[in-house]
Amino acid sequence: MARLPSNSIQEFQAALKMARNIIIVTGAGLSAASGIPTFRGAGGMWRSLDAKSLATPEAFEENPSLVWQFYHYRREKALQCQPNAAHIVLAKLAIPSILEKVAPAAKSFHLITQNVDGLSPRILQQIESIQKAKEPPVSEKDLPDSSTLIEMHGRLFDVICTQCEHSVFDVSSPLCPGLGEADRKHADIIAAGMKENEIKIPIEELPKCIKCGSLTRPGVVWFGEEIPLLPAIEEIVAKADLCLVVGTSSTVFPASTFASEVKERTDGKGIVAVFNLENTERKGVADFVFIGGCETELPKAVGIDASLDL
Ligand code: BV8
Ligand code: ZN
Repeated sequence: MARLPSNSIQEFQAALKMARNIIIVTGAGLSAASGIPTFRGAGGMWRSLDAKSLATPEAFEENPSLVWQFYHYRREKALQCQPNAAHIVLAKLAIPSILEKVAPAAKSFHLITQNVDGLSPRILQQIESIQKAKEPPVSEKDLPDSSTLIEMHGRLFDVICTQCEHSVFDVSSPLCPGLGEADRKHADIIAAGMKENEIKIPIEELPKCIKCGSLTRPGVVWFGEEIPLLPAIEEIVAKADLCLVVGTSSTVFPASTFASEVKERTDGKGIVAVFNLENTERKGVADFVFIGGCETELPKAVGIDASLDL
Protein backbone atom coordinates (compact mmCIF):
# COMPACT_ATOMS: atom_id res chain seq x y z
CA MET A 1 0.00 0.00 0.00
CA ALA A 2 1.68 3.18 -1.16
CA ARG A 3 1.95 5.65 1.70
CA LEU A 4 0.16 8.98 1.29
CA PRO A 5 2.40 11.78 0.00
CA SER A 6 3.83 14.06 2.70
CA ASN A 7 3.77 17.84 2.76
CA SER A 8 6.38 18.11 5.50
CA ILE A 9 8.93 20.76 4.63
CA GLN A 10 11.35 19.28 7.14
CA GLU A 11 11.16 15.82 5.55
CA PHE A 12 11.45 17.34 2.06
CA GLN A 13 14.54 19.33 3.03
CA ALA A 14 16.08 16.17 4.48
CA ALA A 15 15.49 14.43 1.12
CA LEU A 16 16.98 17.44 -0.68
CA LYS A 17 20.10 17.14 1.51
CA MET A 18 20.62 13.54 0.39
CA ALA A 19 19.95 14.08 -3.33
CA ARG A 20 22.82 13.55 -5.74
CA ASN A 21 21.28 14.20 -9.18
CA ILE A 22 18.37 16.63 -9.13
CA ILE A 23 15.96 17.34 -11.98
CA ILE A 24 13.14 19.85 -11.95
CA VAL A 25 10.39 19.47 -14.58
CA THR A 26 8.30 22.63 -15.00
CA GLY A 27 5.15 23.49 -16.93
CA ALA A 28 2.78 26.36 -17.61
CA GLY A 29 1.79 26.61 -13.93
CA LEU A 30 5.28 27.96 -13.18
CA SER A 31 4.46 31.06 -15.26
CA ALA A 32 0.81 31.40 -14.20
CA ALA A 33 1.63 33.88 -11.41
CA SER A 34 3.54 35.97 -13.96
CA GLY A 35 0.30 36.43 -15.87
CA ILE A 36 0.82 33.88 -18.63
CA PRO A 37 -2.38 31.77 -18.75
CA THR A 38 -1.87 28.01 -18.70
CA PHE A 39 -3.03 25.63 -21.39
CA ARG A 40 -5.76 24.14 -19.29
CA GLY A 41 -6.33 26.60 -16.48
CA ALA A 42 -9.64 28.40 -16.00
CA GLY A 43 -9.73 31.24 -18.48
CA GLY A 44 -6.81 29.63 -20.25
CA MET A 45 -6.34 32.10 -23.04
CA TRP A 46 -5.97 29.40 -25.61
CA ARG A 47 -9.31 27.75 -24.97
CA SER A 48 -10.97 29.59 -27.83
CA LEU A 49 -8.10 28.72 -30.10
CA ASP A 50 -7.69 25.17 -28.77
CA ALA A 51 -3.89 25.20 -28.42
CA LYS A 52 -3.56 21.54 -29.25
CA SER A 53 -5.17 21.93 -32.64
CA LEU A 54 -3.05 24.96 -33.44
CA ALA A 55 0.28 23.72 -32.04
CA THR A 56 0.75 21.27 -34.90
CA PRO A 57 2.63 21.24 -38.25
CA GLU A 58 -0.64 20.46 -40.01
CA ALA A 59 -2.36 23.58 -38.63
CA PHE A 60 0.60 25.70 -39.73
CA GLU A 61 0.59 24.13 -43.17
CA GLU A 62 -3.11 24.79 -43.55
CA ASN A 63 -3.31 28.29 -41.99
CA PRO A 64 0.06 29.90 -41.26
CA SER A 65 -1.64 33.27 -40.78
CA LEU A 66 -3.78 32.06 -37.84
CA VAL A 67 -0.99 29.97 -36.27
CA TRP A 68 1.42 32.91 -36.47
CA GLN A 69 -1.19 35.18 -34.86
CA PHE A 70 -1.55 32.63 -32.03
CA TYR A 71 2.19 32.60 -31.41
CA HIS A 72 2.64 36.31 -31.92
CA TYR A 73 0.02 36.98 -29.23
CA ARG A 74 1.92 34.68 -26.86
CA ARG A 75 5.23 36.36 -27.72
CA GLU A 76 3.80 39.78 -26.87
CA LYS A 77 2.27 38.40 -23.68
CA ALA A 78 5.57 36.85 -22.58
CA LEU A 79 7.43 40.12 -23.29
CA GLN A 80 5.00 41.98 -21.02
CA CYS A 81 5.35 39.49 -18.15
CA GLN A 82 8.03 39.23 -15.48
CA PRO A 83 9.52 36.08 -13.92
CA ASN A 84 7.93 35.32 -10.53
CA ALA A 85 9.37 34.08 -7.22
CA ALA A 86 9.31 30.45 -8.37
CA HIS A 87 11.35 31.27 -11.52
CA ILE A 88 13.83 33.17 -9.33
CA VAL A 89 14.27 30.39 -6.76
CA LEU A 90 14.76 27.79 -9.50
CA ALA A 91 17.32 30.03 -11.20
CA LYS A 92 19.17 30.56 -7.90
CA LEU A 93 19.51 26.78 -7.60
CA ALA A 94 21.60 26.95 -10.79
CA ILE A 95 24.23 28.81 -8.73
CA PRO A 96 26.54 26.08 -7.36
CA SER A 97 27.25 27.91 -4.08
CA ILE A 98 23.51 28.25 -3.41
CA LEU A 99 22.65 24.72 -4.52
CA GLU A 100 25.22 23.22 -2.17
CA LYS A 101 23.60 24.99 0.79
CA VAL A 102 20.29 23.13 0.28
CA ALA A 103 21.66 20.02 -1.48
CA PRO A 104 25.25 19.47 -0.25
CA ALA A 105 25.45 16.02 -1.86
CA ALA A 106 24.26 17.19 -5.28
CA LYS A 107 26.54 16.24 -8.15
CA SER A 108 24.19 17.53 -10.86
CA PHE A 109 21.19 19.82 -11.22
CA HIS A 110 18.98 20.30 -14.29
CA LEU A 111 15.92 22.46 -14.89
CA ILE A 112 13.89 20.84 -17.70
CA THR A 113 11.17 23.25 -18.71
CA GLN A 114 8.23 22.54 -21.00
CA ASN A 115 7.60 26.27 -21.20
CA VAL A 116 8.49 28.24 -24.30
CA ASP A 117 7.85 31.69 -22.74
CA GLY A 118 11.50 32.47 -22.04
CA LEU A 119 10.93 33.53 -18.42
CA SER A 120 13.37 31.00 -16.94
CA PRO A 121 16.27 31.87 -19.31
CA ARG A 122 15.51 35.55 -18.79
CA ILE A 123 15.89 35.40 -14.99
CA LEU A 124 19.00 33.21 -15.34
CA GLN A 125 20.59 35.88 -17.53
CA GLN A 126 19.48 38.63 -15.14
CA ILE A 127 21.10 36.81 -12.19
CA GLU A 128 24.27 36.22 -14.22
CA SER A 129 24.54 39.96 -15.04
CA ILE A 130 23.99 40.88 -11.37
CA GLN A 131 26.75 38.50 -10.32
CA LYS A 132 29.17 39.51 -13.11
CA ALA A 133 28.74 43.22 -12.24
CA LYS A 134 30.06 42.66 -8.70
CA GLU A 135 33.41 44.01 -7.51
CA PRO A 136 35.57 42.18 -6.68
CA PRO A 137 34.45 39.60 -9.25
CA VAL A 138 32.61 36.62 -7.77
CA SER A 139 33.98 33.09 -8.15
CA GLU A 140 32.67 30.59 -10.73
CA LYS A 141 30.72 28.89 -7.92
CA ASP A 142 28.66 32.07 -7.47
CA LEU A 143 27.65 32.25 -11.15
CA PRO A 144 24.52 30.46 -12.45
CA ASP A 145 25.34 27.56 -14.76
CA SER A 146 23.02 28.24 -17.71
CA SER A 147 23.76 24.78 -19.16
CA THR A 148 21.51 23.42 -16.41
CA LEU A 149 18.43 24.86 -18.18
CA ILE A 150 16.84 22.76 -20.94
CA GLU A 151 13.95 24.26 -22.92
CA MET A 152 12.63 20.95 -24.20
CA HIS A 153 9.70 22.31 -26.22
CA GLY A 154 11.71 25.05 -27.89
CA ARG A 155 11.37 28.81 -27.59
CA LEU A 156 8.69 31.31 -28.62
CA PHE A 157 11.38 33.78 -29.69
CA ASP A 158 13.27 31.45 -31.99
CA VAL A 159 12.15 32.14 -35.57
CA ILE A 160 13.10 29.29 -37.91
CA CYS A 161 13.03 29.14 -41.72
CA THR A 162 10.72 26.47 -43.14
CA GLN A 163 13.16 25.93 -46.03
CA CYS A 164 16.80 26.54 -45.07
CA GLU A 165 16.20 26.14 -41.29
CA HIS A 166 18.15 29.34 -40.56
CA SER A 167 17.20 30.22 -36.96
CA VAL A 168 17.19 33.66 -35.36
CA PHE A 169 16.45 34.55 -31.72
CA ASP A 170 14.20 37.55 -32.35
CA VAL A 171 12.34 39.46 -29.62
CA SER A 172 11.11 42.21 -31.99
CA SER A 173 7.73 43.55 -31.00
CA PRO A 174 5.92 43.33 -33.32
CA LEU A 175 7.79 40.63 -35.24
CA CYS A 176 6.42 42.07 -38.48
CA PRO A 177 3.86 44.82 -39.29
CA GLY A 178 1.11 42.40 -40.34
CA LEU A 179 1.19 40.52 -37.03
CA GLY A 180 1.40 43.76 -35.06
CA GLU A 181 -1.70 45.04 -36.80
CA ALA A 182 -3.60 41.79 -36.19
CA ASP A 183 -2.71 41.99 -32.49
CA ARG A 184 -4.04 45.51 -32.31
CA LYS A 185 -7.28 44.53 -34.04
CA HIS A 186 -7.99 41.70 -31.62
CA ALA A 187 -9.18 42.87 -28.20
CA ASP A 188 -7.87 39.58 -26.87
CA ILE A 189 -6.95 36.09 -27.97
CA ILE A 190 -10.46 34.87 -27.28
CA ALA A 191 -11.76 37.26 -29.92
CA ALA A 192 -8.91 36.25 -32.20
CA GLY A 193 -9.99 32.65 -31.93
CA MET A 194 -13.47 33.30 -33.20
CA LYS A 195 -13.64 32.20 -36.81
CA GLU A 196 -15.79 35.20 -37.74
CA ASN A 197 -13.09 37.57 -36.45
CA GLU A 198 -10.27 35.84 -38.26
CA ILE A 199 -7.81 38.22 -39.88
CA LYS A 200 -6.20 36.64 -42.91
CA ILE A 201 -2.63 37.90 -43.24
CA PRO A 202 -1.37 37.23 -46.76
CA ILE A 203 1.58 34.80 -46.66
CA GLU A 204 3.92 37.42 -48.13
CA GLU A 205 3.28 39.60 -45.04
CA LEU A 206 4.19 36.81 -42.58
CA PRO A 207 7.71 36.66 -41.04
CA LYS A 208 10.32 35.77 -43.67
CA CYS A 209 13.78 34.20 -43.49
CA ILE A 210 16.49 36.87 -43.70
CA LYS A 211 18.69 34.45 -45.63
CA CYS A 212 16.47 32.91 -48.27
CA GLY A 213 13.22 34.86 -48.00
CA SER A 214 11.06 31.81 -47.28
CA LEU A 215 8.27 31.63 -44.71
CA THR A 216 9.50 31.15 -41.14
CA ARG A 217 7.82 29.34 -38.20
CA PRO A 218 7.96 29.74 -34.41
CA GLY A 219 10.89 27.74 -32.97
CA VAL A 220 8.71 25.54 -30.75
CA VAL A 221 8.20 21.74 -30.82
CA TRP A 222 4.67 21.08 -32.06
CA PHE A 223 2.52 18.09 -31.16
CA GLY A 224 3.55 15.20 -33.37
CA GLU A 225 7.11 16.55 -33.73
CA GLU A 226 10.12 14.90 -32.15
CA ILE A 227 11.90 16.62 -29.29
CA PRO A 228 15.43 17.39 -30.55
CA LEU A 229 16.93 17.50 -27.03
CA LEU A 230 15.27 14.22 -25.94
CA PRO A 231 18.39 11.96 -26.06
CA ALA A 232 20.28 14.34 -23.75
CA ILE A 233 17.23 14.73 -21.51
CA GLU A 234 16.76 10.96 -21.22
CA GLU A 235 20.39 10.56 -20.10
CA ILE A 236 19.82 13.18 -17.38
CA VAL A 237 16.52 11.63 -16.24
CA ALA A 238 18.16 8.19 -16.12
CA LYS A 239 20.62 9.41 -13.46
CA ALA A 240 18.18 11.46 -11.36
CA ASP A 241 17.37 10.48 -7.77
CA LEU A 242 15.23 13.52 -6.96
CA CYS A 243 12.58 14.95 -9.30
CA LEU A 244 10.55 18.08 -8.59
CA VAL A 245 7.45 18.45 -10.78
CA VAL A 246 6.39 22.10 -10.77
CA GLY A 247 3.22 23.52 -12.33
CA THR A 248 2.49 20.89 -14.92
CA SER A 249 -0.61 18.82 -15.54
CA SER A 250 1.78 16.03 -16.60
CA THR A 251 -0.36 15.30 -19.63
CA VAL A 252 2.09 15.95 -22.44
CA PHE A 253 4.37 13.10 -23.47
CA PRO A 254 7.27 12.50 -22.93
CA ALA A 255 7.69 15.15 -20.15
CA SER A 256 4.81 13.47 -18.31
CA THR A 257 6.85 10.28 -17.88
CA PHE A 258 10.00 11.69 -16.23
CA ALA A 259 8.82 11.60 -12.60
CA SER A 260 7.50 8.03 -12.71
CA GLU A 261 10.67 7.01 -14.53
CA VAL A 262 12.79 8.33 -11.64
CA LYS A 263 10.58 6.38 -9.23
CA GLU A 264 10.55 3.13 -11.21
CA ARG A 265 14.23 3.06 -12.19
CA THR A 266 15.38 3.46 -8.57
CA ASP A 267 13.05 0.74 -7.27
CA GLY A 268 11.07 3.39 -5.47
CA LYS A 269 14.09 4.97 -3.74
CA GLY A 270 14.10 8.02 -6.01
CA ILE A 271 12.14 10.95 -4.58
CA VAL A 272 9.35 12.82 -6.40
CA ALA A 273 7.92 16.11 -5.13
CA VAL A 274 4.93 17.79 -6.80
CA PHE A 275 4.30 21.54 -6.57
CA ASN A 276 0.85 22.20 -8.00
CA LEU A 277 -2.71 23.18 -7.15
CA GLU A 278 -3.48 19.45 -7.16
CA ASN A 279 -1.47 16.21 -7.17
CA THR A 280 -0.82 15.50 -10.84
CA GLU A 281 1.21 12.32 -10.52
CA ARG A 282 -0.27 8.85 -10.70
CA LYS A 283 -0.99 7.14 -7.38
CA GLY A 284 2.14 6.21 -5.49
CA VAL A 285 4.57 8.27 -7.58
CA ALA A 286 4.71 11.43 -5.46
CA ASP A 287 6.51 11.26 -2.11
CA PHE A 288 5.76 14.92 -1.46
CA VAL A 289 2.89 17.08 -2.67
CA PHE A 290 2.90 20.80 -1.87
CA ILE A 291 -0.53 22.12 -2.80
CA GLY A 292 -0.75 25.82 -3.68
CA GLY A 293 0.85 28.34 -6.00
CA CYS A 294 4.47 27.29 -6.69
CA GLU A 295 5.39 30.96 -6.41
CA THR A 296 4.77 30.69 -2.66
CA GLU A 297 5.21 26.95 -1.96
CA LEU A 298 8.54 26.46 -3.74
CA PRO A 299 10.55 29.19 -1.90
CA LYS A 300 9.17 27.90 1.43
CA ALA A 301 9.88 24.21 0.76
CA VAL A 302 13.34 24.71 -0.74
CA GLY A 303 14.25 27.29 1.91
CA ILE A 304 15.56 29.85 -0.59
CA ASP A 305 14.00 33.31 -0.83
CA ALA A 306 13.27 35.05 -4.12
CA SER A 307 15.32 38.16 -3.42
CA LEU A 308 17.85 39.16 -6.04
CA ASP A 309 20.41 40.64 -3.65
CA LEU A 310 22.57 37.56 -3.85
C1 BV8 B 1 6.64 13.33 -29.31
C2 BV8 B 1 5.31 23.90 -27.53
C3 BV8 B 1 7.27 11.51 -30.61
C4 BV8 B 1 4.20 24.42 -28.40
C5 BV8 B 1 4.33 21.93 -26.49
C6 BV8 B 1 2.34 8.94 -26.12
C7 BV8 B 1 1.26 9.02 -25.29
C8 BV8 B 1 0.38 10.09 -25.37
C9 BV8 B 1 0.58 11.12 -26.30
C10 BV8 B 1 1.67 11.02 -27.13
C11 BV8 B 1 2.54 9.96 -27.04
N1 BV8 B 1 3.53 10.16 -27.96
C12 BV8 B 1 3.32 11.30 -28.63
C13 BV8 B 1 2.17 11.86 -28.16
C14 BV8 B 1 1.57 13.05 -28.71
C15 BV8 B 1 1.94 14.32 -27.97
C16 BV8 B 1 1.19 14.42 -26.67
O1 BV8 B 1 1.76 14.29 -25.60
N2 BV8 B 1 -0.08 14.74 -26.79
C17 BV8 B 1 -0.86 15.04 -25.61
C18 BV8 B 1 -1.91 16.06 -25.98
C19 BV8 B 1 -1.46 13.77 -25.07
N3 BV8 B 1 3.36 14.48 -27.72
C20 BV8 B 1 4.12 14.93 -28.72
O2 BV8 B 1 3.71 15.10 -29.85
C21 BV8 B 1 5.58 15.25 -28.39
N4 BV8 B 1 6.38 14.63 -29.39
O3 BV8 B 1 6.32 12.62 -28.42
O4 BV8 B 1 7.31 12.90 -30.40
C22 BV8 B 1 7.49 11.31 -32.04
C23 BV8 B 1 8.32 10.27 -32.39
C24 BV8 B 1 8.52 10.07 -33.73
C25 BV8 B 1 7.94 10.90 -34.68
C26 BV8 B 1 7.12 11.95 -34.30
C27 BV8 B 1 6.88 12.15 -32.95
C28 BV8 B 1 5.83 16.74 -28.48
C29 BV8 B 1 5.07 17.45 -27.41
C30 BV8 B 1 5.45 18.94 -27.42
C31 BV8 B 1 4.22 19.78 -27.67
N5 BV8 B 1 4.59 21.20 -27.54
N6 BV8 B 1 4.73 23.19 -26.39
C32 BV8 B 1 3.39 25.48 -27.71
O5 BV8 B 1 3.65 25.81 -26.54
O6 BV8 B 1 2.46 26.00 -28.36
S1 BV8 B 1 3.48 21.24 -25.20
C33 BV8 B 1 2.66 22.52 -24.43
O7 BV8 B 1 1.58 21.94 -23.74
C34 BV8 B 1 3.46 23.20 -23.38
O8 BV8 B 1 4.80 23.35 -23.71
C35 BV8 B 1 3.29 22.32 -22.19
O9 BV8 B 1 4.25 21.33 -22.19
C36 BV8 B 1 2.00 21.67 -22.45
C37 BV8 B 1 0.99 22.20 -21.49
O10 BV8 B 1 1.17 21.41 -20.35
P1 BV8 B 1 1.48 22.07 -18.95
O11 BV8 B 1 2.76 22.84 -19.04
O12 BV8 B 1 1.40 20.98 -17.98
O13 BV8 B 1 0.32 23.12 -18.77
P2 BV8 B 1 -1.19 22.82 -18.38
O14 BV8 B 1 -1.95 24.06 -18.67
O15 BV8 B 1 -1.59 21.52 -18.98
O16 BV8 B 1 -1.13 22.58 -16.80
C38 BV8 B 1 -0.82 23.65 -15.94
C39 BV8 B 1 -0.64 23.04 -14.59
O17 BV8 B 1 -0.21 24.05 -13.71
C40 BV8 B 1 -1.92 22.46 -14.02
O18 BV8 B 1 -1.64 21.21 -13.43
C41 BV8 B 1 -2.31 23.48 -12.92
O19 BV8 B 1 -2.93 22.85 -11.82
C42 BV8 B 1 -0.96 24.01 -12.51
N7 BV8 B 1 -0.92 25.36 -11.97
C43 BV8 B 1 -1.65 26.43 -12.36
N8 BV8 B 1 -1.26 27.51 -11.64
C44 BV8 B 1 -0.26 27.10 -10.81
C45 BV8 B 1 -0.06 25.72 -11.01
N9 BV8 B 1 0.86 25.01 -10.34
C46 BV8 B 1 1.60 25.68 -9.41
N10 BV8 B 1 1.47 27.00 -9.16
C47 BV8 B 1 0.55 27.73 -9.83
N11 BV8 B 1 0.44 29.06 -9.56
ZN1 ZN C 1 15.72 30.39 -45.16
